[in-house]
Amino acid sequence: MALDIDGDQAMDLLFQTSSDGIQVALGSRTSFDSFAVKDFFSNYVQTDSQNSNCKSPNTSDIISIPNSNAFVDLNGDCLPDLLLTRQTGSPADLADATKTVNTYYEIYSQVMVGGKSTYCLASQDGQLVDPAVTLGGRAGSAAMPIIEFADFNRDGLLDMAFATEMGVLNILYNNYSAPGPKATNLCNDINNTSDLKSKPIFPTYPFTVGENVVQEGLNTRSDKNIVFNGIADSMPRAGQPGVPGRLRVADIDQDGFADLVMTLNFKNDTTTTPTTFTRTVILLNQDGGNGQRSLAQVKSSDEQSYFAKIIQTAGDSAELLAFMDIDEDGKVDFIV
Ligand SMILES: [Ca+2]
Ligand SMILES: [Ca+2]
Ligand SMILES: [Ca+2]
Ligand SMILES: [Ca+2]
Repeated sequence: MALDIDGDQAMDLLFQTSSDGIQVALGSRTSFDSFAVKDFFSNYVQTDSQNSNCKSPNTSDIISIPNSNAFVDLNGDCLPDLLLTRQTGSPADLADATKTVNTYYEIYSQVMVGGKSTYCLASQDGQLVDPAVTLGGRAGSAAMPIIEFADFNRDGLLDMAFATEMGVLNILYNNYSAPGPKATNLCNDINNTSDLKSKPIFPTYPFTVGENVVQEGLNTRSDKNIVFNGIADSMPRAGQPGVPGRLRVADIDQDGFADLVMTLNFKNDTTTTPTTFTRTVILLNQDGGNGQRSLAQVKSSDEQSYFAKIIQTAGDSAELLAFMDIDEDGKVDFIV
């Protein structure tokens, strides 16, 4: 992933090697082709003996495939933090389908120490799904969902959204509250790590709906012969898997609240040779009363609606639905 890990305004790369674990390649502000490679954990991550508020990282697990990552501020101190998804096991374990592979997310909160960017492991072994519940693949090793971030409840802190393999959309609201600016500093709580150990940034698994968790089932079909078959891969080709499907976030109705779109796979089991088709789902982020937000799924039967027309256009063979303001009029457009 690309990020400025040391805060010198030159982009750096964080990557996994087969022999040396997670490394960073530091970019230079004066040269485009020279990178200094350093070990991520020993150079940038505080140990719990250096700062007792930080958890001790597992340095041997690898970055997960598929992978989610983000370099965004998750605890409201204005410094971007690092989210990585990782998985247990050596490359040999991964090649052995009888081995269990566990995936998890981690959040490394950026902390300035003596003017240097360091990272304090705040969330460790973060689970998002039951590892035993998988649609396919190896038993007991559910894949880590692709994670997206947006401030869905507009309280100033980024929230996490993901859809499970089984077709449940989840939004986890950030448990922190924005500290707000001081008279002398827009970033109030910089360098404070005291909350990191005791207060999880996001709700912890198993999730309880209502406790900063919103869930929406996407997998239900009235026809019992139609079975949900996961989030559709993007751009698959004959004999080749596509890019893992992901949900997409944009404020498509321009009310200031982030909305969600994704494309799902279904299988029709009524014939001897089951056929697959896709359905595109649009979820509008709406007022749920009592200060809560709720998600309203656009119905394709609502012929008057612009969004219903998008769903009708996507039909049953869409591979990908994405956004872009293609005519630059300030309104988000859809690409199917
Ligand atoms: Ca840098
Ligand atoms: Ca931060
Ligand atoms: Ca929020
Ligand atoms: Ca919206």
